[in-house]
Amino acid sequence: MPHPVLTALDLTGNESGTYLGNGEWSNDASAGLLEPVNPTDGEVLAQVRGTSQADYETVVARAQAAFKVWRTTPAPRRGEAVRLCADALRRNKDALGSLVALEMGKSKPEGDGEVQEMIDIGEFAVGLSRQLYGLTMHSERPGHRMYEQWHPVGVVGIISAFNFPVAVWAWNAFVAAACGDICIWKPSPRTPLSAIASMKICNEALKEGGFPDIFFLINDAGTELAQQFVDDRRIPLISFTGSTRIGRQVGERVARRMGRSLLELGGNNAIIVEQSADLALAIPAIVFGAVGTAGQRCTSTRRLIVHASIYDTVLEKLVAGYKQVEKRIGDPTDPANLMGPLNSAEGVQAYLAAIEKAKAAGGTIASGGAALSDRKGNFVLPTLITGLGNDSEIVQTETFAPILYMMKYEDLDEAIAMQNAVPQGLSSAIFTTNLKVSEAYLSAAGSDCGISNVNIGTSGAEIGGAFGGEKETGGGRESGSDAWKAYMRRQTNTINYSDAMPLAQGIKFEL
Ligand code: UN1
Repeated sequence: MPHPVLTALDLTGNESGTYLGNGEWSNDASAGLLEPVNPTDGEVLAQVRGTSQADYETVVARAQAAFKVWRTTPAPRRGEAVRLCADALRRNKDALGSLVALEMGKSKPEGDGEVQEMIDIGEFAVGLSRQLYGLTMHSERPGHRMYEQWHPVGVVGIISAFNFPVAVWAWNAFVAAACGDICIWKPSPRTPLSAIASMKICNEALKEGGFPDIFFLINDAGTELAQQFVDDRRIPLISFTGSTRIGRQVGERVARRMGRSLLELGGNNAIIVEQSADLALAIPAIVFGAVGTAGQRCTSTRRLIVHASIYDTVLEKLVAGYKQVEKRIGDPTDPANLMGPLNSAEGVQAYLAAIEKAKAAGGTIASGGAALSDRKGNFVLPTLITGLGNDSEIVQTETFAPILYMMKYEDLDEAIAMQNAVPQGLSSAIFTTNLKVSEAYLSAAGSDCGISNVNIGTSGAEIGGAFGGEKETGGGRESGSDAWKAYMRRQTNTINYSDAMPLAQGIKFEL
């Protein structure tokens, strides 16, 4: 019997991982199976057929053909297609939010919140479809006009991670669809069900609205299809979300074929708590940032840099907060729980190994520090570690688990330097009520991250802003602001409406 959360979305537990277009899901079972595991009890949730070579070719060929039609469909009409998807997701928010919670292991409110991000970016993309603006320029030549316009780039490959199994696709796909692109999605092998359900919801809405296929799905059951996808010259843009280790390979491979990549990789996000901070704001933000999603967001708070004068107070309050969370660790589909399991058994191993390293380096466990062996599944305690320097190897490493390293500082420049002294540059935050401190932190000499906040934590970015980071985070920007430009190609046009043929830069070339 499939889990009731699956049946609520018409999933049977025996799924095709390939949407071929034309309403067809492949039956080809030759490319192996993915077996997503319920992180709460270790049971296999379903069997998903991977994408075969033949099916991959069909998907790419159909996506290319679809692009020929979609690229000349008026952008506001494309926006209408995305609007229907967002509406359908709104109707299915509860069911899809539960599936995300079940398969990924994040809490039910966070699962629902992830679906809300899909709806939000969908609505953003509807407005965007009337705002794909280019600039006009004044030509140096008389009787000439110059402007730029943005055209869709083609078939976009989206490779998403297990931690945001549906929202990351939507940030890319809904914006790309409004821009006139066709998307092929390869989700994480750990969360194929959330992807299949999202595709079914959106494709059904598109079909009802009389729209053609714009979203395709493939799954790699260990056949190296993902590598082939990354190397495929027919796919001009690969948007990859995941680890820095794999992202570096993706970036290099795509660059080798002169394609474009949009990389959203690791973070090692810090919060600075300055001496004027309002701790009533800071403590809940820190606890959510470090413990929310069991520390498996790329924006999770991993380092805490606290002014020496308030260090002991902050530590005491945090330990009290962690004890509260400990009482509410459990089945993520139960909305009463604040923290679910880690997504995988490997995640638990990485968590335990990091704690051992931290101890060996001289760290002290102020709270947590162990897996929960009294139950099935990948449950661990949220962990707070003190006594390590920022340059300690484990502090420099992104461990995708609820581990927070707490450090002390004396002056602001030192705190900012510590915050920035990691290879990653995704998200950052300061808690302060001092205007000068806040502005210094946000200045060119302040935080070096793609996201920098004052009096809110490092995670939970809204879709309206561009999302992404610097250095080993990969430099990509997705979601709001003008991130849409990544999904389009810019064309500069000069038009001569005079009777003369003047050359630019005053060059004379008389025949
Ligand atoms: C991620 O972890 O891959 O800012 C993305 C946040 C979310 C996105 C996280 N909106 O925490």
